[in-house]
Amino acid sequence: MKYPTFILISAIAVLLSACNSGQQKGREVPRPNVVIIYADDLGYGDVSAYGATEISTPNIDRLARGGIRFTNGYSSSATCSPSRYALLTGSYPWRNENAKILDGTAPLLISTEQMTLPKMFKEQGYHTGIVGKWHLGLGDGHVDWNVKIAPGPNEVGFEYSYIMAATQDRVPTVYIENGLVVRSDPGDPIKVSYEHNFPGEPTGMDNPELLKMKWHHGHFNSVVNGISRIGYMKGGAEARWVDENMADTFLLKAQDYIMDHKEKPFFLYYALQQPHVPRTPHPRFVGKTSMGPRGDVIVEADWCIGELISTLEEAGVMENTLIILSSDNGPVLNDGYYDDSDTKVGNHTPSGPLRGGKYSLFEAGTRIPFITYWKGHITPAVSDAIVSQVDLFASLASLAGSEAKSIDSENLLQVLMGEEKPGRSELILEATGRTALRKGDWVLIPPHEGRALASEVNIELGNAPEYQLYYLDEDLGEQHNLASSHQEKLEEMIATFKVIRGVSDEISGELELK
Ligand code: NG6
Ligand code: CA
Repeated sequence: MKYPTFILISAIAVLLSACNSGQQKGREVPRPNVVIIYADDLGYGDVSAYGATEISTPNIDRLARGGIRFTNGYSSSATCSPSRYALLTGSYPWRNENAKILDGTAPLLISTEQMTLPKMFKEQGYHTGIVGKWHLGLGDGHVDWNVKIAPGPNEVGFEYSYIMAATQDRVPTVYIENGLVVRSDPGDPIKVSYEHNFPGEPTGMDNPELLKMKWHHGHFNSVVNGISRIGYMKGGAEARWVDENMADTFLLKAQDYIMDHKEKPFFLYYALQQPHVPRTPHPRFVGKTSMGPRGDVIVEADWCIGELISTLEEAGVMENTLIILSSDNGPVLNDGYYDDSDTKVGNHTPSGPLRGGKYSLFEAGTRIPFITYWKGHITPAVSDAIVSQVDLFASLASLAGSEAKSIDSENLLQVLMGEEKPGRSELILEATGRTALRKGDWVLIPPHEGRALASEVNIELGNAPEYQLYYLDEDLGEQHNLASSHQEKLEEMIATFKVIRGVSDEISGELELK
């Protein structure tokens, strides 16, 4: 071979291998940015792309129309912290007994030794960022909010973080950027407790005159911005958030993140706070629906998503960005404040055709909107493959060219890309510590102690003293328990459940409502 030809072939080989680095073996796709857009308590039926007629979500619909809209997409739990734990670790939440709804002072739920989704991306040369709701605990459980708070998101793989610690209804009501409370003031130190109030501080219980939104159940501790919260807080007057500005605050940080990192692959976890309580739309969105604040904040969230998409376009990375949109758990109307969510719901059905909602083992607890979108790379389709957020770890590892694995996470990359049909064959569903099995078109809910209906939130929890067996293909609304008429199927389901879950029956799971 002549010398110049050899150089040319070597150069091509080097170029090809450079192009291939980070790809899944055998796949001819470039390595895209990944943006996970994660709503809080957004139900299967809350989005017009999923059949809502009383509310319009054009920006989510645009992703759904241009990508894969999964009709059997699941969060890993019917509540927040456990779902987020599974999303970031690829491990079922029931494997970790601490993976339940966390207070704002809870210690970090993820071990800093553990492999995580952002760590995996970081190892593959991505820049990694989180903007929005964290709710996975911080520090060791004895956090001083006036100095650097660690470990937290930055210690489990995120190189940039701008978060709220827990939920919008829990103290501390401050933003935390890379471990530091934003606008903190040493002269007005922040103290937080979930056990006792601080002398002289008003509460929702004792000072109803200070409230612009009244609490219905729980939510009667410290008052911030005219809204009483779960937990007590003192100090940090300048640092306290204004709920009505939260959507804009997180959006701007997410947009800045994209603009700052558009030159190299990035992973952005954009965790919106809507439509979780307290529902506080910016005045621009008040009255956009006839449903009161809950409807209005869904429209607000949809607008945020549209703005984020525009930023990706402006950054010139739209064709090189995989967007995954989902929700951490199913919907709830009255979740503790008088905000008209139940009185003004009208014909809107947040759970769509599904039974239950947030906190429930019935389908609407965990079956949520789940959309993948990648302009020019994903051919639009509707998929009925079973996919779970716990699978994003292995699937995205495969996309990024990583060998990282996690115990419960299946590599469903080709399903998420719309290239293959069958998704998972089975999946464990979880709600407030209780578990159930989805296998094919069947659902098994083992006997659970505890009340059938959470009257505070008016949601059926899925508890019954006997086995429940539903055939979703003919009974999507889980109305007909086939356990006694389909003995063989029941036995098969129980056997599968035992193998994966390691137990036959359950542990009662009392709902963690305060
Ligand atoms: C419950 C809260 C509820 C909500 C939930 C967590 C009461 C009565 N209820 O304990 O309002 O904050 O926790 O929601 O306090 S989640 O989506 O973050 O899991
Ligand atoms: Ca939630």
